[in-house]
Amino acid sequence: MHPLRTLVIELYDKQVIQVGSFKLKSGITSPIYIDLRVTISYPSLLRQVVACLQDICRSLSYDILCGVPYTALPFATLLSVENSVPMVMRRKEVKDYGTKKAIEGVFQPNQTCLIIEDLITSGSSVLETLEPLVKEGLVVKDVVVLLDREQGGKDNLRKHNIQLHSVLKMTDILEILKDSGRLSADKVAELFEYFHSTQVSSNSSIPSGMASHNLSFEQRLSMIRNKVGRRLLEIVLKKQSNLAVAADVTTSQELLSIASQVGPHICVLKTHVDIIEDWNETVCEQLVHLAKSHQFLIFEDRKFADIGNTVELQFTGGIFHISQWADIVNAHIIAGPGTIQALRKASEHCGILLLAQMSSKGNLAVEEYTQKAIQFAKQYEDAVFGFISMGCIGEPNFIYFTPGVKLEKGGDSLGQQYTDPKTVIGIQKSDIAIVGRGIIHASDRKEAALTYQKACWDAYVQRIGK
Ligand code: 5BU
Repeated sequence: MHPLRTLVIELYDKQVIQVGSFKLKSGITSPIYIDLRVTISYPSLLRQVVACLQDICRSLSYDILCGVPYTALPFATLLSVENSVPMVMRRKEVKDYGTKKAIEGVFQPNQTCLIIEDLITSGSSVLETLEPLVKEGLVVKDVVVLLDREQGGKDNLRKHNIQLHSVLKMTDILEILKDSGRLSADKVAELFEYFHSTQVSSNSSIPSGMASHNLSFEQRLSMIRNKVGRRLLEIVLKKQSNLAVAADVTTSQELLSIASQVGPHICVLKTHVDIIEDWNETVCEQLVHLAKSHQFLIFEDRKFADIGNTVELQFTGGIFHISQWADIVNAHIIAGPGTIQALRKASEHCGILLLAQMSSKGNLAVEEYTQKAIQFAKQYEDAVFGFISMGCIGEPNFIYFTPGVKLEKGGDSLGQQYTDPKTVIGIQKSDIAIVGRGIIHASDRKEAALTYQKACWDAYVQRIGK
């Protein structure tokens, strides 16, 4: 029998691969569960795994090996011994300790390091290992993985100029399990459908430059340069809420009523002031008063996009005088840094978010654009404290806001695409979930806000492993 076929059947028979209904760490339910940690309990199985990895490693050139902790560590160790190639280890702990190194072992800058991983989904664990290796001056070109779930990992690594080599792909496994009679054709068709529908799309996948941090809001507080950003994190921590509500209603009465209903459960109220038909100064004062008493920030989703001079006028003047009451505004980067400079010049009390990605179908904020937004944010870090993005796309000193969040996935008829809170906060590692119609259209908005507050906070707590 072909060695890969033997391997898959053995992985299934030893219950490394299980089919059923499993709640993953991320909170998502999956019909298949793969726990490669089990392989260390079966030396002959472990030997087969390593032999298959070895077949790929043979064709690559490298000076040093590094396994992604923890499951791939024994694989890397055995490969290291087998090939007499030295190994290094990445520490998994967050780097808040004094002198301890991020990478253990002896190595020289510019040596080529081959990463070994057991299973890859989006590629985020590999990127977490990649970052400290690269920081230490090692060169990483290839990753060898036992199993590719084919859910975006290969593309994400390619964006970092890293090539993924896999022993097995999910499709191979399902075919082998079907052919060997372990799974019925119907079951395999159902699993194919699941993997097809849960593909990490290029929009919702974590783009290159994706952060590998897993820091808590407490740890990040002192890293945020802008004071509105810091104030936001203080509110988030105090209220245990990383929920922002998009109050997309057209009358001031409804806006104020939403603010008082959801106020206790949110960290941010997002407005589109230009859709309120009876906006006036008194409404503005009442809204600011509610924000103070319930402790939330007001985010005017104005999406400034013009040349600096016009933006300054739009921000400070007109009938809305946004700069006088908004704590947060956002801006497109299409017109260049002048937009940011104008906002920064006009108000030092207002923090800026840059649009790095959007939630709507077919939007043009793709990879290169996202990277430009990150570049601008770094340049104006005193004023820009975060992004509108589909997840974490950068470093922990920025805050990531994601719109298009709803407990029920799907979309609307005009291109909005929804992702659920667990995916947005837990998997895509965003910080603040923006929920509009999921709450605004609920029969009991207060109760809906509480439900979303809990869902978003639980996803955050799970993510940082508290
Ligand atoms: P919804 O009702 O949850 O679909 O409302 C989403 C809100 O977020 C709405 O106010 C939009 O204007 C806003 N939004 C968005 O949906 N997608 C984006 O990419 C950006 C803003 Br930027």
